Amino acid sequence: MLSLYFIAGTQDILKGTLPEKLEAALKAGITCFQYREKGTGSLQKSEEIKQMAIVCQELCRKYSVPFIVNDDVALALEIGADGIHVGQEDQNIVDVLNLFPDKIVGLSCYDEMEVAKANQLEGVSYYGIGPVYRTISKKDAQKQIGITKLQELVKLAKLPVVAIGGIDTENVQAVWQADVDGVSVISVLARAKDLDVAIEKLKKVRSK
Ligand code: TZP
Ligand code: MG
Repeated sequence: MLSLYFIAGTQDILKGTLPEKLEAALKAGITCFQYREKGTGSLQKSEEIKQMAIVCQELCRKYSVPFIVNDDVALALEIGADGIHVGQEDQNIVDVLNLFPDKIVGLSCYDEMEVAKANQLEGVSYYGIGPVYRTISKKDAQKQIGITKLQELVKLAKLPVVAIGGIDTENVQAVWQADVDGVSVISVLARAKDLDVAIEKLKKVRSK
């Protein structure tokens, strides 16, 4: 489920619409989608956000791909999303776990301390770790951690790890070699001309 994890909101789509991009990505083989409406160019009105979320949720359902909401606990509960992804500065993870007992719960972790702390929790589904490389998609992103640090954090993590941040078709195989369970991307798919080609390149190539 984590292997090709697409994240996007209205702000990430330069040509066409988010539902068009999402459906093309679903057809091309993404395995998970996170709706992340955030930052410059994002929808601001809660009713518009909800309508967009529902359209994306229905598309994900049509292709049997999990639909996860970033941060917005109220929205995720209201529309019955398959899961929620929160960062360390978002709503407290213990509260989130209580609100989503049977759902997918993803938690962002940046360093050893955050992974070790997260390892104590019960009910988290996976960790999002990064930014691995420099990203253009998150204004307040922390400094990139690089592959060696990613590898160390994967070893420490007791849960599946999806890597994030600046992952593209060129560097993705190095990320896979860090033994992650998945790669999550915004811009490389949001801006791809040919989603089939991009997805094919993002897939893990088995080393001989
Ligand atoms: N969290 C850490 S980096 C990032 C988020 C949401 C953005 C990833 O986007 P991109 O375009 O794949 O670097
Ligand atoms: Mg967040």
